[in-house]
Amino acid sequence: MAQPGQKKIVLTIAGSDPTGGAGIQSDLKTLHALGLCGVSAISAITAQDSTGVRGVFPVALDAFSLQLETLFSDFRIDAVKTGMLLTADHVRIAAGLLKRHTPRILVIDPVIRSSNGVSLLNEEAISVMMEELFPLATAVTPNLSEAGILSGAGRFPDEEEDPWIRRMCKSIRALGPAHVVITGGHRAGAPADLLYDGRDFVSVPGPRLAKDLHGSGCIFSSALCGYLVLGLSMHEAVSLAKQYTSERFLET
Ligand code: PXL
Repeated sequence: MAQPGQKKIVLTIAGSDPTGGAGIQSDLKTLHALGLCGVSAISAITAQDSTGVRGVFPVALDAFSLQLETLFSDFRIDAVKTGMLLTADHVRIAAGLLKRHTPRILVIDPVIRSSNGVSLLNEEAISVMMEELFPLATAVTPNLSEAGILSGAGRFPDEEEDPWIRRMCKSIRALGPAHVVITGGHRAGAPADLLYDGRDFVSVPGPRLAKDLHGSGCIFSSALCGYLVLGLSMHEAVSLAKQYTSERFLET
């Protein structure tokens, strides 16, 4: 068993981004900044630079599975965050391990595409993620385009943005997660995040940043997971994670 440390341990299951802007590398930076111990299991390797993703390579299934088994058998994992999972088999392996080890907190960032349009989760994997992972989640954190895909909620002609986003929250929550947070960075109106717990909607305001900030979803979901494991309420954790994400971009 790993030595009993003071820090809570958060596992990120995601893809590698060599630029450090998104994926595993960025998740570990965020968790470290919050005073947490981040550990990681890599599902896929990307090749990318500041202009976008050039290639995506799945990690062999036995290698992926052994990373998870090994970490779970040695560390007391307090929370888990998932990001890019790429294939249905990777999703199934992650779901299998999470069903066995039942972390108290599970934040799912349903990463589907990179900012330059490269697929980071294939078609079959999207349905497997919805069926197998969403029911286990404390929170699912799609952006607006991911929410559109996951909810299948097309926008009615002339429908205002707010009712449409609320409808998407409801459809996604019906898949099983305790909370849904649709992040607001892609909204036409004020870029508020919308949090839904099955009863109430809470709008979480924040500053307007550039539209497609590479890695913002990874930073937000890791920070959310981190703040939850530090004991904050879901509303406080969403507010602080949004603030942390904005600060990371305002400082660079
Ligand atoms: O931001 C989505 C994302 C997540 N994970 C990895 C990525 C990207 C976007 O490029 O490369 C590894």
